[in-house]
Amino acid sequence: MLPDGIPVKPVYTAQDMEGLEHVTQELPGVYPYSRGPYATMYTARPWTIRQYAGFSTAEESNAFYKKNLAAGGMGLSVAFDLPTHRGYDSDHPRVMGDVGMAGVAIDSVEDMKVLFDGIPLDRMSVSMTMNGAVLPIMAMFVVAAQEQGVAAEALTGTIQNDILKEFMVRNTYIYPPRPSMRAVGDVMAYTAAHMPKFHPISISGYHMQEAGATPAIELAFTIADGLEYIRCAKAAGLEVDQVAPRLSFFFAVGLNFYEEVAKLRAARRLWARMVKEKFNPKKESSLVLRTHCQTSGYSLTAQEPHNNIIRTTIEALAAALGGTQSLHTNSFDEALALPTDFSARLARNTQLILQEETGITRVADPWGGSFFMESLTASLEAAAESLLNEVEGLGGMTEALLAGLPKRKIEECAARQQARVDSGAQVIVGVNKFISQATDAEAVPVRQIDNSAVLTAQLARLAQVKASRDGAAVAAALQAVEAAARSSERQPNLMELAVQAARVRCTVGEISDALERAWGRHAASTAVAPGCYVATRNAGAAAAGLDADVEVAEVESAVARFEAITGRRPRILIAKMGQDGHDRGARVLASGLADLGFDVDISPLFQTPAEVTLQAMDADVHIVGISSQAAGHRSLVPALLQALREAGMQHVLVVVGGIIPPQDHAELYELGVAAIYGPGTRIPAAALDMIQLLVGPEAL
Ligand code: DCA
Repeated sequence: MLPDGIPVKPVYTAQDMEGLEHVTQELPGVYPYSRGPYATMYTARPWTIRQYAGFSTAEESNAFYKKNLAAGGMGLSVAFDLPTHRGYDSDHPRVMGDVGMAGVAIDSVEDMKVLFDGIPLDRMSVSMTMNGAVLPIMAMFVVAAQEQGVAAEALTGTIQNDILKEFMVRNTYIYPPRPSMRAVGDVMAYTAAHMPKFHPISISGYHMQEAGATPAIELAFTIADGLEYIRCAKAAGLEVDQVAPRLSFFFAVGLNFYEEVAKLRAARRLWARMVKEKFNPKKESSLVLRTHCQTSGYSLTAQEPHNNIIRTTIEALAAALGGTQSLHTNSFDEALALPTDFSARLARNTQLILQEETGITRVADPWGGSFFMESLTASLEAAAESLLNEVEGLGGMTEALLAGLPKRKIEECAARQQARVDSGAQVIVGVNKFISQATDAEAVPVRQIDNSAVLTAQLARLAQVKASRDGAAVAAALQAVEAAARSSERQPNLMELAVQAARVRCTVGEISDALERAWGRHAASTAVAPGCYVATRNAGAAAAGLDADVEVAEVESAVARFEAITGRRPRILIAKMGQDGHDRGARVLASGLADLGFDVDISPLFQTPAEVTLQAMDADVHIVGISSQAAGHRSLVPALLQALREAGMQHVLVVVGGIIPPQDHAELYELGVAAIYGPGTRIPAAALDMIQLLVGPEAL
């Protein structure tokens, strides 16, 4: 049985093709495109090797791109740092720990010009992962290109611009959903008018799967998002045929090999059918789903990290056999830290070897007509369509989001999956089975970023830009952006105004602030999905003929003992600091611990150490658990320990989880961190450990 509830039989025969006879007649490049968007597929042109990367400063990233292109990369894919995503300049007091940590810091056109220096933007397709601050970043890209002598019309590439999934899972939104959709629509209208070769959106299921969604849920919500974006484009004044041919998609490819291949086949079919039914376009190209894929970050383990090379290779093969147009392969050390040059090279070479040495590019859709694959494709399509109809029934994805449906479904899946991994029902080699005593992880050299040097460089360039620009022109441009954002007429187009603002050297932060004055900043709900973790554990135990899960019972009795000793249950504040919005770990831990009997508070995202300290005081917690995935721990955890001490809260146990390179552990322990729970930590084990740290092992 697949996690989506689709049964898998030991053998498939012609009987499994009943009702599917028509698919045996299908050709690649022909409606409904199950077999691929192009007739010749990789026989004419292999998928694009597009490695997502961005490092600290624009100079460093530029050097990396040039090296990567010289070594076989075929397109650029820019990762921005978290402050840029959230619309803050590098000098904003909330973001000091995040500048240049998980991508490149961009404050103005000057940074953008350095980023693409010497890269021919009229010939090189550029993908930019940007959602929240899409208006200033797209505008700066356009202006930087123009100032290099390349007109907007000549630009090729993709901007992610998929805000809906940010509200579900990834959390790099800035404004509330409805005005955010207006920004999406204005970008689409701008590119339709001025950048015909550019993809104005990359409709992304990737982050849904990373946050816990099964392939069918990822598929359903991604297609639902796509339909919503066509409606959004229509609201911005476009016809379906002006926008649909340039929509692009982005899926995760995990280790569930057959299901991932089937997902890409089903995605193309479902999309083609839905767009035809709902919008009746005239152009055939409006029906074709073209996609980028990325191997799964979630599937990478910190234990025995070299195993990740094997995992990534298998996932990359599934993406290729599913017919992706473009692919990023993750580096093996990403469960430990941001990738090094060495691990990034291996990741890229994985794709080169698949393309050049294996012969898999010689045949379009080798799965066509397979009893099993065709039946699985149809089952997945049906499962996804039924959930898609649920979303459409609520009035489309924006309304479904406001009703909390997608976030809830994904979080429930994540809690169930954690329970399966913790109980061993889902095997992860080296983590919950075949555990090795080898210390490979400690021997892997990881990338360390000196955030202070990046920050100094960014602040200097920002000050220089601000000192040399025309203040009146800046004020007028920002005023125009704010006024247009406030107007209900949707005129003028916000991208047009953002381009004017970028040209006179308004910064990312200033343009974002102008929009925020009109639209406000979005704050997400902190509620978590209750009940799924323990229910899944107990269901697993029942299937094995046991009354209850032994480990769960052990933690519940430790919690009861703790309560008998201290008068209340262990209380933990699980907090996210800085601009890191990756909250799967935090939210799964919160729902697991709550199920096990802890009192759990969860902080809003994007907190400062002082804000976490205040919330810890208010809730009078025993433990503060910090979840960090984007390298901010090096500055933010010491600042939190200091703030807690200053508030007289040094008795509070501070534990840290997420991606913490082994090299940083000793320093964190020395500073006073009580425990570090890396990827692969089982929730009951962490729960028992924390209780023991609070009352001593002898008390239990
Ligand atoms: N037969 C005929 N034409 C082909 C074939 C073929 N077998 N294969 C590719 N082509 C053409 C395409 O039609 C396209 O031409 P066009 O731009 O004039 O339409 C060109 O070759 C490039 O191929 P394509 O499949 O569009 O691949 P990419 O340029 O790499 O675009 C896409 C892939 C998913 C559409 C894009 O949005 C993308 O690159 N996304 C990446 C997003 C990203 O990096 N995200 C990071 C998280």
